[in-house]
Amino acid sequence: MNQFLEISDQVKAALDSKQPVIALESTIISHGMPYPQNVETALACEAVAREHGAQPATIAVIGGKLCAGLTRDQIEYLGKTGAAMRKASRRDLPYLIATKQDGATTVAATMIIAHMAGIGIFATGGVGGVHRGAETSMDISADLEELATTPVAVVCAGAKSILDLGLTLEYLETKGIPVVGYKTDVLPAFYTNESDFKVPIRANSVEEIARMIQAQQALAYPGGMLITNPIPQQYAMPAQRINHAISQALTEADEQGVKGKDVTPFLLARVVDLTGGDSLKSNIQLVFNNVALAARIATAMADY
Ligand code: PSU
Ligand code: MN
Repeated sequence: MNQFLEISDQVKAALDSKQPVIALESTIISHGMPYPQNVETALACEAVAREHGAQPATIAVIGGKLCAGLTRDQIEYLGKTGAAMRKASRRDLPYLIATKQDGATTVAATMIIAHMAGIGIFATGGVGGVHRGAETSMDISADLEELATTPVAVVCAGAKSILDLGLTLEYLETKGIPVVGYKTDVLPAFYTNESDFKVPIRANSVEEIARMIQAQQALAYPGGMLITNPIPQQYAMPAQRINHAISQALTEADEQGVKGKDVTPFLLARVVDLTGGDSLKSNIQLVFNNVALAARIATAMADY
């Protein structure tokens, strides 16, 4: 086992006995949602995973250790510290290890640590992608490169239209990353299921996805999979309303010169404000929905 990895007893026991385990990220806790909803959601996600038969492994860097499986206190700490916590992507891991610091892991960093721990599936809300205006800003999330490199399947609610959905799909295609729609032909757009894009691969059952992941693992070439799961319609936001809020947030980010890793947290927080908190309610529900699907896939993978 890697010397910097620390797997909690519960997660270790589940892995050793080949029980289903799913990874959960922590940037969503520190930077993706306000306190205290972030802590409540993170704890509830762990409960949803268990209800659906999987052991949750929430992942973060604590004191320079790459932790798979956190205590309640650690989750509370990540949520309370919020944006003051370092947002840790692939490039930050060596620094945090060397200086024994803490970090909330993005999708990219969570995939790395999950893979080290032997966890093949991971649930989140949204992944990073190609940002709007990337043709001049070059802002492309390290999450996409990680999906091209590390064999972990990521369940998300598609891509938010704070991103350029078309360019994100093109990038995923170039990198050979399977993008799967669970019971949908249309790429879900996070808060809404209306989008102008198609998913390249449709899966009609959890078993089908489990078999695809196992086939990919057996092929043993680098790279993961992106599974897109539509938000339950009763929690979706009207496309026009959310797109209006997103446009406004993008304009503000541009005016204020927000750059680099601050872009995504800034946009998410502004969208919550501009929708009077409604986008947060949708966000929380879609995360639960993704955790449940990931847990069911993990269970189906353990079955054969
Ligand atoms: N999208 C969300 N909520 C989030 C994130 C994305 O709806 O919390 C986080 C994830 O951790 C993702 C990261 O990996 O933002 C991407 O950041 P960037 O765009 O800077 O790569
Ligand atoms: Mn970026």
